[in-house]
Amino acid sequence: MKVIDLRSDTVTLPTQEMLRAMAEAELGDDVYQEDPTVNHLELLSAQMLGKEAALFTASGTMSNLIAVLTHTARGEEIIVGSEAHMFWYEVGGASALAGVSLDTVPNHQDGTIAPHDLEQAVRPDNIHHPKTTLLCLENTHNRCGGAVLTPQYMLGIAETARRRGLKIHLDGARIFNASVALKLDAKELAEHCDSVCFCLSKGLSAPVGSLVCGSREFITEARKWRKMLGGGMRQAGVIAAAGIVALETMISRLAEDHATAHQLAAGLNLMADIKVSLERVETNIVYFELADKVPVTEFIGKLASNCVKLSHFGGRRFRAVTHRMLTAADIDEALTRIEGSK
Ligand code: TLP
Repeated sequence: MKVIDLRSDTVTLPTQEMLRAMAEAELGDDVYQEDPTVNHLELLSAQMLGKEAALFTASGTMSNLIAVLTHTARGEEIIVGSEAHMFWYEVGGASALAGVSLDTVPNHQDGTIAPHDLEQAVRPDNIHHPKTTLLCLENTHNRCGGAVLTPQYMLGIAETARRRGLKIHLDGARIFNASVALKLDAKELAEHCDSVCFCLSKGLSAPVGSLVCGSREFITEARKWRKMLGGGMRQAGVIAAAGIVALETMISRLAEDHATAHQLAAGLNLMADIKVSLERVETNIVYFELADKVPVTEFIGKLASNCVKLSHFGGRRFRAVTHRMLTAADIDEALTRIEGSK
């Protein structure tokens, strides 16, 4: 039986074209900034995100951490959404390694935070307070069901942040899903941010890597932090080559993942004992909840024997992420198997 893996779009394998590019990549020592393939990927990324420069890192987690290290000083405070990946799933790295405290403001279901809540969270100047210096946003928003933040929202929240003297970092791990859903350029979503990172190894299907983009000055400093974290990767062109193919060939096809996510959500919506908010499915992420009468542990066990992999997000909440390795027929098959696992 074919395993249908809906845990994440991170499970996507590189395409043949990526593997060929990796084998043929022109290489050098990237710590000396002499790897032409990495240099090309960084330039391309900066251009696509509308920033002066970019830095290739090992992962989205590393990019976010480097952004915090570069924008802040120890003892400062940063503001993140209550559902932010940086708060939930990055091992507390911003606190442990950058030495900042995190203040969470409520994320609405659509991934936004309210300008009013942001205002409230910024610390007034007072001897007892840490200084608030950075706002971190997320687009698409993972725990908010792949929700998309629009350029209008970004402009408004950026105005509030600027007025209060904050820098802005955007965790754009899936920013191209947002740009495809909104049918606009990713740079329009990053315009009001000082830095933005995105991942190559999610829906774009490259095996490894993330880019953090910003001003030339920011990236020069970020490069030093990356070295300190042990992220100076020498002949990294081997993996950067796949990233170039990802950016050149894999963005527009993300629309297919959005279509299969809708297909999945529509199918789940027809099932008894499963609750899914169809209208909340904007990109490739689908969350659903199991009714009280279905025992969660049994459901998980049956899914495993039916060869369907989902992420369990605690309680009765599950996440399914669609991606390049799953066709519309696979989604139909997944729906049959999920129905049979209740
Ligand atoms: N998210 C992973 C898991 O960590 C949950 C996933 O499967 O979705 N920002 C956002 C918004 C992310 O969703 C992720 C990965 C990251 C950052 C971190 O990227 P990596 O895994 O490359 O460190």
